[in-house]
Amino acid sequence: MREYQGKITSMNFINDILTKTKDELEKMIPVNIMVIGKTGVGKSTLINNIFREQLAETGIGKPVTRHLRKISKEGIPINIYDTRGIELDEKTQHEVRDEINNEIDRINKENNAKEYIHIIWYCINAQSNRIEDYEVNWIKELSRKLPVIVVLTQSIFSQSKELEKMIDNLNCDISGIQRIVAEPFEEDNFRIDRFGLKELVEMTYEILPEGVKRSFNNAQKVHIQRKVEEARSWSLGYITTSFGVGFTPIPFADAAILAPIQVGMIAHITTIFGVKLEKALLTSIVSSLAGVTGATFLGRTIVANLFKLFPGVGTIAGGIISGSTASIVTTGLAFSYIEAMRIVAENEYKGISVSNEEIQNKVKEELGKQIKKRLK
Ligand SMILES: Nc1nc2c(ncn2[C@@H]2O[C@H](COP(=O)(O)OP(=O)(O)OP(=O)(O)O)[C@@H](O)[C@H]2O)c(=O)[nH]1
Ligand SMILES: [Mg+2]
Repeated sequence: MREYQGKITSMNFINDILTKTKDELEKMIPVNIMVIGKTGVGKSTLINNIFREQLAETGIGKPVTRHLRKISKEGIPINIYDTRGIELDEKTQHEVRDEINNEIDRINKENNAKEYIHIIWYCINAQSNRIEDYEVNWIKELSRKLPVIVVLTQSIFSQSKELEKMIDNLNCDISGIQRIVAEPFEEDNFRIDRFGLKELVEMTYEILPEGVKRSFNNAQKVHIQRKVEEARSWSLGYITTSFGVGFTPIPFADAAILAPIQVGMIAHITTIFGVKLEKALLTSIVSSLAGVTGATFLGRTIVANLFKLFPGVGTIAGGIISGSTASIVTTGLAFSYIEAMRIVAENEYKGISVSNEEIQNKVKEELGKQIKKRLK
């Protein structure tokens, strides 16, 4: 177990977090989503507005079959299968349908966890006001293979609600239906803001298998609260497993024992958020959590500081802290780090830059709040 003692070890701690985050990201099973819909319905617009880094625009698209390509991007654990050509003449429609159906069967029979298609977003332009029979039949067919969410794109007018009801009444056995506007519409005095994206993310998240929920969370950029909640609930489980419940004493004399646990924790939380974490930013977040820049991190120093700041934490008599104290401290750290990630994500996705100092102050304030709350 690596120790974090001495003046400069917080730097090792930072490097370890970065390495661990990278390793975890590489090990994550990607979530694979198929987006089906006629040309111009807004598939690319939807993908760009839901996922980080303008995925449809900047990702690499590799042809899988004539009417299917797979979009991926290094560092984002997702693959999008994008379809084309389903709007052509009836003969081609049949061809495309067969080709895509066969491809889904082929991929999902291979039993390769990295390729497996998890869900289909079937996009229909809500302005078209109707849905053709061949689409209804295809949706029914697809729903027998995989979970399907029907996405009503460009739902600018209120008729889209009627279309939604109509589709709902078709009994296609779909997993959900969602009206959206992926990008604001603007014309003269008329403006409609984005809507429905968060709901689509929530609906999808619920349906996805456990093994890829984190990947989906990492890739999406519209529902930050979803990331926060996953990170919180994962942390609580992790901390309980790491420290046990109750009063397992932890030898404080070697409080560095806490650190490897926390490296793993911070790395995991980072992979839920999916942000470009610069070393300088991570350093300032972590050092504000430690309270003392460049000192022993999360071992003796932080615990000792906490004892000073929050006398209720307990005592360090005999060089022992209890498992419950360790969990209080670690939970405080986790929740404060999660708040930092929330701010980083919010700003990154909006393209706003925020100073490290600003984040640092926020983290300090949060840590105080978190620890006080848990001592009550
Ligand atoms: N303002 C606004 N425009 C949209 C929206 N969805 C689609 N559009 C517009 O509709 C056009 C087609 O959208 P795309 O996202 O390229 O459609 P697509 O389904 O990817 O089309 P193909 O790649 O040809 O199959 C573009 O000009 C978009 O700007 C939306 O939610 N808001
Ligand atoms: Mg497109």
